[in-house]
Amino acid sequence: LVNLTINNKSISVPKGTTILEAAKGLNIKIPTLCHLDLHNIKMVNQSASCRVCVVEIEGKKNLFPACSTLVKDGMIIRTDTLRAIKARRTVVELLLSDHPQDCLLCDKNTNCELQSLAADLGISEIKYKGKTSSHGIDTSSYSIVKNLDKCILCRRCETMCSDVQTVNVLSGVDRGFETTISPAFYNPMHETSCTFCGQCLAVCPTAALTEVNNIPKVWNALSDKNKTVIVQVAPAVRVALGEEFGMNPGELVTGKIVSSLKNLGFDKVFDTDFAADLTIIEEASELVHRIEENKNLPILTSCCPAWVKFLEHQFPDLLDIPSTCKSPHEMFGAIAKTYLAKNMDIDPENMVVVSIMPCVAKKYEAARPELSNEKAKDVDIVITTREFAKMIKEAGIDFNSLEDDDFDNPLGESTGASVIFGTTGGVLEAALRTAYEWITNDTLDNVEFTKLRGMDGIKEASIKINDMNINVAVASGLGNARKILEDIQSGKSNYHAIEIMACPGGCIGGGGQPYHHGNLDIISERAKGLYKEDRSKKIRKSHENVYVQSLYKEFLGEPYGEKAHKLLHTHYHK
Ligand code: HC1
Ligand code: SF4
Repeated sequence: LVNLTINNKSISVPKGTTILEAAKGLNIKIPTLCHLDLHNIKMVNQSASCRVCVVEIEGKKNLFPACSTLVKDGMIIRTDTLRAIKARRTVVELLLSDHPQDCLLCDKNTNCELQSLAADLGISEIKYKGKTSSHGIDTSSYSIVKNLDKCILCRRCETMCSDVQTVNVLSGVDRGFETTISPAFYNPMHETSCTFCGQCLAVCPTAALTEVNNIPKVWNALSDKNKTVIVQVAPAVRVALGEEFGMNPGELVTGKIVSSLKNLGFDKVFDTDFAADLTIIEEASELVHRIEENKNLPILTSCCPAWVKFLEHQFPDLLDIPSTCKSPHEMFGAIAKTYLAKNMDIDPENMVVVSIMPCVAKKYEAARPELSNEKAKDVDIVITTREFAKMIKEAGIDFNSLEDDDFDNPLGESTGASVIFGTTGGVLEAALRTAYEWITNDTLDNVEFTKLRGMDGIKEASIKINDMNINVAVASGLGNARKILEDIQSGKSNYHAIEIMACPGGCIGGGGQPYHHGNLDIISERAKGLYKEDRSKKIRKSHENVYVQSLYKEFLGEPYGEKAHKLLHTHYHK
């Protein structure tokens, strides 16, 4: 152990600890900006480029960055001297000297780490005026807006994109005043192999990377008297939205979500969970079918559009193994524009389907041409959990005091299996609950496949079904997905089914969720919320959803049959 004092308090820490970590142990807060410690996935952005965390070490002339300086025995450190504070203020003043001053109009207003830091340091004027850099705005994609005039070169996005996701789209280019973060050759995002996972914008401290704002489109649809506006809410939204209104991560606000959507004026409020149950019927059928035929194994889940895009770009030789199922929210759209439109006696062209998703890739997914019929797209508009919170605030709804309400039917009923789709391992667990009963004709009493739970990036299990051992794996985060896929390519893999989600932790850690500022414990809390909702449901297996059963009886016919294929399945491109 190494013994040291920080601000006159003594502490002993293991060798290799940074001053920043040691200070945390004493509850001493040292401000940071470029630093990002994603301890759950063992990834640190430690470029030490911003120098906001400088501290004084007794006996040393210079100030030292706390995030990258390791402790030494006998060190006497002060984090709160006037010299350190002044240095931090100068650093932030210099960053502000090359930053647009449109905070009031900025997408990150009140959510910007640079803004908070400037406020904490009492900065009240732009001290250094002069030339500012200009890089232009990239609005080429359906998902992400890149405004590098707001970039402070912290490199957090690069760590996410290259080290965690292994996509390598964003990296530092050029030098000096021209330095910026960009795809190769300054290509627009839409033309790169970006998966639109949104993990870069989830960690961006400013508004250099944000989601495409679809809020105006939703308001326009709601105010158009000729349109019937239908909304669906993804599983992961219900355990995170509350954070935007001061609640704890993981707090379930399902009932309040329904009330707020009815207040906002949606004609019908439905649940993506219904479609997740429907997905399980199709995907478990496909799994059983492939196991029986012993071909195209392992089957890979296909509900995460960022992961699908990753596969299309990086592993084009494996395109015949993902499930052909559309993702639940796309299945929902396809059913809404056919079955529901007919039930409601409206022209599908006058129906607008809005999805509220934890994800920015869903915006891109909804625009994929194969996810539409001749007349209309399956899903018209996607907004994120954050955009939904903004709409509630814009409308002046007092979210915290809303009474709970229930989803409409027939597309609002769901089982516990569908709720856990929102967390890593949940889709596979839901599929196994159904596949097990279908293969064995027995009742599965303990529905919880605990080996598939938790925040580990890769999880494996072997499940005995009749006399077969079904080997399954779960990966979240594209870097982990890459490892699994490389094993398949090299013939090392012996899995039957694999679930992959692009974001660490699954959809609950999606790029459209309330900002977690690098604190991945928040994601674990959201997972607990989903498992709680699963436990609270009377029905916890997708094939027991009576509304899904009647959808097949009245409209779709056989699971995995012809009509189901036409409406609920898709294909992939190189
Ligand atoms: Fe997801 Fe899914 S779980 S992809 O993560 O399969 O976004 O929440 O809605 O479609 O159900 C996201 C979440 C979501 C779909 C479902
Ligand atoms: Fe990289 Fe994902 Fe950001 Fe695209 S969205 S640049 S893949 S981190």
